[in-house]
Amino acid sequence: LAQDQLLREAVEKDHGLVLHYQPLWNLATNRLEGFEALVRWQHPERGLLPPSEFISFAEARGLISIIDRWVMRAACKQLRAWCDAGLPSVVVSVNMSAIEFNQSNLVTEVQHVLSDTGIDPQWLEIELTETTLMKQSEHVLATLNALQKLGVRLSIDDFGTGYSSLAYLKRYPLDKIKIDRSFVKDTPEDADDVSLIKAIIQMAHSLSLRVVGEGVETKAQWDLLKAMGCDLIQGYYLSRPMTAEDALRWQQHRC
Ligand code: G
Ligand code: G
Ligand code: MN
Ligand code: NA
Repeated sequence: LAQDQLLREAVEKDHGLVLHYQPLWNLATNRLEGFEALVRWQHPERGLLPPSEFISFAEARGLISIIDRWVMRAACKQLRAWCDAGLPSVVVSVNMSAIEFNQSNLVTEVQHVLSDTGIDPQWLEIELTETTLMKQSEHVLATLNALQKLGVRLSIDDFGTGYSSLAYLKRYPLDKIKIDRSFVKDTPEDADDVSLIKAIIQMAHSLSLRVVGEGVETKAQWDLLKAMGCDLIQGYYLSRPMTAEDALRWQQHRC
């Protein structure tokens, strides 16, 4: 079977895509903030595939929109299941491709997912890239405003790797920026990266945006980001992405 047919069936038959969950730690409250949902494809022959093996393929074949929608719905169903199991509420964030962000019925779709699963919008976060936000169009602004009005949170993923414009940071209703892990990876040794991160945090705070340090792998990086006023931490030092079952156990033991 052709790969795009296999992938389409995995989504449409709700059989083959899985979400893994990576925790984000809130340094101010010293509590779990939530999880980023990361999609994998359980391929019938090739095993469990990471997003790098199929996301750009899906974008090219016109399948990314149904995948992003499946992910958003699955993440909200998971939130509902954790809530029903009596766990304290957490935020779950999903990654959204520019293609899906620009679908004309996106806001209605988000609304339907929230009402079907009974999730309070404040617990869903949508991660967008700088590329998605780069186009300073009225359409982008209107969509962001409509999503904010729904009550979902919005963040910029992989911050610093795209064409950042201070203009959009000021203009758009964003909750947080996620500093790309390429800036974190060589800290604390690389003084230039340390200066850059410090500047990003100051700029974000002056615009009332919270900051996530991504790709934190060591205690030294954790301590440095905390000392610099970073709000949230994500990375292997806290935990690798986990299955939903492992994420449940992790919440029960750590929180
Ligand atoms: O899980 P992993 O670390 O390999 O993720 C790699 C990249 O794949 C992430 O940077 C993320 O932006 C992207 N990605 C993961 N899940 C999704 C998804 O559900 N939709 C889209 N569009 N991208 C995703
Ligand atoms: O959406 P985004 O592009 O930020 O996707 C996060 C990706 O980064 C996932 O593929 C995840 O597995 C990966 N990741 C998360 N934490 C770490 C880390 O501490 N180190 C490295 N090298 N990768 C990480
Ligand atoms: Mn992300
Ligand atoms: Na990222």
